[in-house]
Amino acid sequence: MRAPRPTRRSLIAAVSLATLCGLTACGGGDAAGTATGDDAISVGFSQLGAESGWRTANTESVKASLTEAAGFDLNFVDAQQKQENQIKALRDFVAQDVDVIAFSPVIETGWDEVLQEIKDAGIPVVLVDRTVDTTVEDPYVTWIGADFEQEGRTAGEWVAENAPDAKVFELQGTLGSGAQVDREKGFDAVVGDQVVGKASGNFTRAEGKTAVEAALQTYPETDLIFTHNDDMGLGAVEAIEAAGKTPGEDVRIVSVDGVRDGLQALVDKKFNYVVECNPVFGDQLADLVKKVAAGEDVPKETIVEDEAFDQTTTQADVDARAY
Ligand code: GYE
Repeated sequence: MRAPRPTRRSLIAAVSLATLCGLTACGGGDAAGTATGDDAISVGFSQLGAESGWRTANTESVKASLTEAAGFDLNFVDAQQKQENQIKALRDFVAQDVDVIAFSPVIETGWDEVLQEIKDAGIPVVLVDRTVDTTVEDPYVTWIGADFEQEGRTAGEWVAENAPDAKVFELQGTLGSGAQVDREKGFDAVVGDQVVGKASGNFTRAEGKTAVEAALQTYPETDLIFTHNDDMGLGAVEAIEAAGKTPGEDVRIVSVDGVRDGLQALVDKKFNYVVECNPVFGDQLADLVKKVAAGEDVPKETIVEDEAFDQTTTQADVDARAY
């Protein structure tokens, strides 16, 4: 664990400022005390993409909490759902010798080499949202995210209770991502025998729509869709309506996330049940990053609390939703 220290990077910043002031004879302002000041914590954050409403809300929350005013020097990079972009960003953070690296891995595997490089550089990792599957020992200091398996189980329990005879098509998230693997595990553990078919919609609305168009042909008996996120569920609504059926009735929809558009679909009776996955944990993340940078003890995992919503959700609930 690294001790708190003026980073090499901030020292360089201070030196260049001094050089600049020498050249331009600037007055003794407070420039050195702001963003790249001696005590700012430099954080490289590799976000996996901007594929969903959840992700947009999560990005906003992270940026709103890891601010200059709160003592951070944040380098935020969006990987556009490509692992190679994330690996490049992580290597850049190592080259920049940031104090802490935070990242949300698009899939679970394929990180061994870069995680080893980060470890060799002595930079602590805070894992955000999704999980990794790696041979590197102690690859991260702490992880913050939701209990995806429990989310899948909660969705499965609703189906077991409210639609025990339904023929379920499972609309999977990005294959190999922690969110897909664990939601599927939890759901299938409860009602796996009701699942007639599965395909991935990569967590996006457009791909969700395409996957459901195909599913309605391949598995015409489908009368319930379990979608791993709201965006794909909204794509499913479009596909079901285009096929002349009524979402929420002919084909019921059980979803995960609970972004405003998802809850609106509940109010409009197009979704039947939504398990929440709360993306607004920027403040908790900021707190963890501070402690990690200071070498303080942190819990190995922080589980973000979720609830669930059914069709009793009101328009007022939707309007009050922050994301
Ligand atoms: O459910 C989905 C997003 O990893 C929890 O990723 C996240 C998931 C979220 O694309 O909307």
